[in-house]
Amino acid sequence: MHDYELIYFPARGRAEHIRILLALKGIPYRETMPSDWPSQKPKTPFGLLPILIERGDDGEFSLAESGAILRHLARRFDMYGSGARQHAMCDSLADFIADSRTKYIPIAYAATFQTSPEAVAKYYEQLPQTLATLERALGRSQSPEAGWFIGDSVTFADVTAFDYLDGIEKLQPASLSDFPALQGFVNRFRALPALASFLATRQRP
Ligand SMILES: N[C@@H](CCC(=O)N[C@@H](CS)C(=O)NCC(=O)O)C(=O)O
Repeated sequence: MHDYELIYFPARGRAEHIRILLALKGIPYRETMPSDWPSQKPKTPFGLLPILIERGDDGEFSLAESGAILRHLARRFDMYGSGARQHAMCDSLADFIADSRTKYIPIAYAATFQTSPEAVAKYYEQLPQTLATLERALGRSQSPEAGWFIGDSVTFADVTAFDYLDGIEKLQPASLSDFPALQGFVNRFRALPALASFLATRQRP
């Protein structure tokens, strides 16, 4: 058994998929925010957050990069699919979502990033293409009847895809209306009993 601490800013940002995975598996963790980021930044592995600290009988381990954190927890808590090919499919989807999230972050936090209205407009123009790609990806699931992207159970790739799509819907509530499979996926994910309290109480922007 390990204790977990997640260090991030007071936003969903690049930490929310980690929070969702932990909530889904019922893993308790402590959330901390940097008290003086400029002085803490140079002491972190890559000068960026989130960071996950894992403590246990095997010592303390500090891990940066949200994708690596998600994968580490997926290995720990059996959310990487089954067999080498499903592991690879999880990685493939998660990498696509990571690229999509990199485009989404400056739009979701436009004031912080001082994103131009032109860049915002261009993002929304291209968004349906990304959503259509994801709709097709969901159609390639090895267990379509289950309704998850990879196989018959929820993987970390579903977690990161849900977080991304949930964020898109928060920005533009009707964005999934032309994508029934994605809408079904998001609704199914939101209805997971293990997530009820997390989703009902979160307040971060
Ligand atoms: N690829 C990294 C990117 C991390 C990242 O860009 N973190 C931002 C917040 S979302 C950060 O730490 N910004 C503070 C800074 O640049 O000083 C990840 O996914 O963890």
